[in-house]
Amino acid sequence: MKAIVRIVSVGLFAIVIVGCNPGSGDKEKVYDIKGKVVSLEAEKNRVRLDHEDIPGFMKAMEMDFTVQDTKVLAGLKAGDAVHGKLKVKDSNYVITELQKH
Ligand SMILES: [Cu+2]
Repeated sequence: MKAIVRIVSVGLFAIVIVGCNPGSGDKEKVYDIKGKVVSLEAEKNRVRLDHEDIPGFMKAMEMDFTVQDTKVLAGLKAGDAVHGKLKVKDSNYVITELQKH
């Protein structure tokens, strides 16, 4: 029984290490993003942007994004023209910065 507990806890430990290490075999990319806030849900860390072309990545469109934390949306409201950073890893898109301009 003790051995099983140990195996499980070592396994979890390994998962935590991999999950917290952005440097390991990542294909993470950061793009500049520009557009307009369509709507936002700060409590859910979500924002809908009408964004311009992101060269080499995505055409202009309206879409929902997750933001890294609530602070990213501080002081923003629907209709604001914004620019910021979009971090992409695999199919995970996260807005890490967003500012009015
Ligand atoms: Cu898009």
